[in-house]
Formats: sequence, C-alpha cells, structure tokens
Amino acid sequence: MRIERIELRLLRLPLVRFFETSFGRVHDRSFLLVTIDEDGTTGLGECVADANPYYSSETTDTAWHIITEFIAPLVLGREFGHPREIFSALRLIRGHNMAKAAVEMAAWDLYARERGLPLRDVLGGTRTAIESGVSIGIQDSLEQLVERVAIERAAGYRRVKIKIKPGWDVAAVSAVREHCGNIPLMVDANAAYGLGDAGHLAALDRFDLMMMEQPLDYDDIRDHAQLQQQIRTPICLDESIHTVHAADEAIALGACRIINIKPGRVGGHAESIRLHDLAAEHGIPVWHGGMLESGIGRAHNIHLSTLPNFSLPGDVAASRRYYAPDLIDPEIDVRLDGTIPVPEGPGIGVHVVPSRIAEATLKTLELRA
Ligand code: OSB
Ligand code: MG
Repeated sequence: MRIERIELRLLRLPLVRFFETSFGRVHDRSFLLVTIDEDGTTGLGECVADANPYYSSETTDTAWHIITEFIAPLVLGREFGHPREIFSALRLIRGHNMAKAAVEMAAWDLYARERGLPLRDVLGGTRTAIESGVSIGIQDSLEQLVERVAIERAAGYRRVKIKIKPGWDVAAVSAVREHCGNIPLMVDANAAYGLGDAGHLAALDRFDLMMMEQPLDYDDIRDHAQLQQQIRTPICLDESIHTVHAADEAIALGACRIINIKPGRVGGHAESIRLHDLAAEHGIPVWHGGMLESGIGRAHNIHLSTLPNFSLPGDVAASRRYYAPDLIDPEIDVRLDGTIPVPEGPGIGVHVVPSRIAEATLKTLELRA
C-alpha cells in the first residue's frame, strides 16, 4: 500500500452527559480525525489524545504537530507491504503513541477496505459480537450514582465500572453493592492513590470486585506489584501499559493480573495485537478500554475486541452514551443481552456522515506525498 494523502481534522463534540474522573469533569471531547487515501479508497483513524495532558502527556496539539512534522514525512508516498510495518517505520519518533496510532489505524482500515474485508478479518479476530460494559464517572451524589448504575444495567451492559478517587471510593462501592446487588463490578482510580493508601484500598476487598484499575501512578510498576501483595482484588493496569515492553515488565513483577488494551496508548493495532498475544502467553486476560471515542474510533475498538484473549467485557459501549448524534449512521448500539454486533462491511464497516464531521470541525490540514 502507498499512502498518497493525509487529511487531518481537529473536531470537538459536546458529550451527552458530563464525564468525571480523578482528573476532573469534562463536558465535551476534542480529538483528531485522520483520513488517508490511496487510489480513491480512504482509511479513517481517530486520535484519542485529549485537549489536556492529564490521562497521557499527549494532547490534540502535540498529536497535530507530531503527525504533520514527523509522521507524515515518514509514511507519505512510501510503499508498505502491510499496515503492521508502520509502527516500526516510526521507530525514530520516541513516544507519541496516540499520534502514531491514529495514522496506523487509518492504514489498517484502508488495507481492509481495499480487500473488501471487515477489519476484524485482517486483525485476526474471530467473534461476530463483543461483550460490552460501561464506565460510569464520579457523580454529584451516591443516589445519582446508584441511579446511573441501574439505568446502564437495564440497558443490558455486562459489567459496570465506576470511577473512584480519594473521598469517592468505599462509600460509592458500598452504595452500589447495597442497591444493585452482586452485579459484575469494578473500579478505576486513574492513578489517584499512592502506595501509602494500600490499607485504605484493601477495604475494597470485601466487595468482591472484578478488578481495581490503575490505582497508582502511571509509571509506578513496582509500587503496583507491592500493592497487589497487600490487596486481594486483582489489579488491572491501564495508564502504566504504554508499551508492550512495559506490559512485559509489569507481568514479570506481578504488578497486574489483568490488562486494559487501548490501541492509542500503545501505538496502534499491531502493537495491541502484540500486547494481546503477550498477555495470553502469560495467562493474563485483557479487555478493551475506551477513550470516549466517536463512532469511528469506537468501530476500530469493536474490531480489535474480536481477538480471542479479549475475554472480559470492555468499555466499548453504545454511541448514545456519548454523542447525539454520533459522526456515524447508523450509530453503534448495544443489544439487550449486552453485546455489540461487529460491523460486517469492508474496513471498520461504519458510514460516516460528512455534514456532521464538517459541523464539528475546528481546523483542517491536507498533506500530500
Ligand atoms: O481510564 O479508562 C479510562 C475515558 C477517558 C480517559 C481514560 C479512561 C476513560 C474511561 C471511559 O474510563 C471509557 C469510555 O467509556 O470510553
Ligand atoms: Mg482506565
């Protein structure tokens, strides 16, 4: 394949409902959309870097800069036998995985479309539907939290994740357990605690949680290993797994028993597959995380989630939880049994609505070989 043109767009979409994590509350989402072309066929990728550098050090502005100045010159006009060659072709650029992933994932979409195959088939996935869970942010009150959980369970979602932070943890989990019963439940701290909080976090053990996601800081692999020795709840790492190598170290040190895979965090689909395979070799189950994606990134996530070691429900949920309308039509929907069918058309298999993209676009740039 030969990428002849890259179109970059900065978009902003209002969220249907605010989303609050230990980083703060947000009401809209800014992200980049990457379109690439070869002989009239296009591929789409969504860059999950946010307007701020809180979840990761990348932002929409750094991704725009890195794609324009460094990634585009390395990929435009160059012949690639397969999209899995792209990540290593960008080796000179240190980090900036979200920027790399956006271009790499667009190339996978293009490659699959050129062959008339669903992206799943070229990624090596097998499922025709994926199991869906939800991520519920910090709310204004425990009553509101319990109400949100009940609404999402009624929609069919197979597991519920609630965000926690100091001051919104034991009481929040306790309220959900008391009012919603023994549902599949987990927590995500987004790095809000330190090893000194081990005793406090151990108080969550009695709630029989599926896992505790990223309790400590994003590079505290050794501290997570020590924490895991002090709590019974399995630790799942998100932010810390920014490379396949970091996952190898985390697994070797016993820092996690489960891994959340987000292709943006590790540099795209090819690195996600390597991470998925590494985890499988070590008996570590994985699930697909979410970054409040539009339908385009969401469709990519659905296809990747069809690989066999994605054995736990992920954070890939229905469009209507995030954007109304989404950039795609029909939107992604969850069935009452908590599954999402895999789009069976070529590539990511979803239809984008150009007018909705135009409406949400703040700036555009075209790059050619
Ligand atoms: O930590 O998994 C996270 C959203 C943005 C950044 C980080 C995270 C999240 C979520 C939401 O938990 C997942 C989603 O619903 O897309
Ligand atoms: Mg997380």
